[in-house]
Amino acid sequence: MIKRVLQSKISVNRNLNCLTQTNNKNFLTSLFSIIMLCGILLIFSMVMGCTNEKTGDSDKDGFSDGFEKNVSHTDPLVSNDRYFLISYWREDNEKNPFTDKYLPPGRQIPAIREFLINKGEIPSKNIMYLQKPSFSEFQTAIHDISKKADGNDIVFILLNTDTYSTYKKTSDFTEDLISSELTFSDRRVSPSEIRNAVDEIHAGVVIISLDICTPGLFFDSLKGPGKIIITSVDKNQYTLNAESNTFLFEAMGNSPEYKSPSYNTLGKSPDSNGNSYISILEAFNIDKSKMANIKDSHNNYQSCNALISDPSEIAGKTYLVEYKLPTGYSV
Ligand SMILES: [Ca+2]
Ligand SMILES: [Ca+2]
Ligand SMILES: [Ca+2]
Repeated sequence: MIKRVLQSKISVNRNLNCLTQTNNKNFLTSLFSIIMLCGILLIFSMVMGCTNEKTGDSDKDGFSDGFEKNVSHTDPLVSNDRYFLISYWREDNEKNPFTDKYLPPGRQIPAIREFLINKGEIPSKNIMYLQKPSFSEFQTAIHDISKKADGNDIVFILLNTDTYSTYKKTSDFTEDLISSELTFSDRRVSPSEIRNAVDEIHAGVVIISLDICTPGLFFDSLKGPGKIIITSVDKNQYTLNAESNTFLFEAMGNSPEYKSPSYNTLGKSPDSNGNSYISILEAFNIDKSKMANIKDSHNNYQSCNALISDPSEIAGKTYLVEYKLPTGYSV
């Protein structure tokens, strides 16, 4: 009887052991499955994460997710579109009759557009391109941009044209600029008219690059919060050769096709913070250094003094293109 009880206990114990072993085996199998699943999920998320850092563009604005997170510090889930208005007053492919080389801006401004499309991957529909426009054509282009651009977007206006300025002589050596007008094909336009046109745009950042002579009155009229105004020369200086814009985009990675003798080489990288991408401020600093080696044709041939107005201090964190500079690139 005792033996039977013992046998029965042993049998129960064996059954219990068996159950325990079965439970352990099930537990281990489940644990193994969970670990495997976690591993697969981890590898999958790492691969997806890496892909997003390099090539993903969740909001389809042309800036990759990685660039938005690490460089421009914009929202990778909110579209930051870029719109360009390039308005200039020269013929394409204008050449110097003596050297048979392209004259700035005859070739340089078209080359800027090609850079934006080919290397900056800006959709061509976002680039308004006006050659010798009437003021109403200029206003229409501004109006088109204002309908599309919202507070997250960036607008860049390149304005290259002739200026009519009037001075009042204050002494034998000084004269004050009292009025300026810009040339359009139908008429001349005052600083306040340009200001009213541009004020229609309500983008997050509006950059206006004035490639005009004696930009002083336009510079003062246009500047304001959320705006970056760049001039190629000081307020009362003369130049009209698109050098300033050539230098800005050369800093961003667009090597000019033709360099006039005045196009000096600094032999330095434009990337002062070492992140391989060029902000508006970094581009302007190169522009300013290069313009300083060009002589103004007025005011006793002083060095050109490029100006920037950036009251909201946004130029250092504003990028027009996500174009990684080639290693060793210098200007
Ligand atoms: Ca994006
Ligand atoms: Ca974005
Ligand atoms: Ca940089």
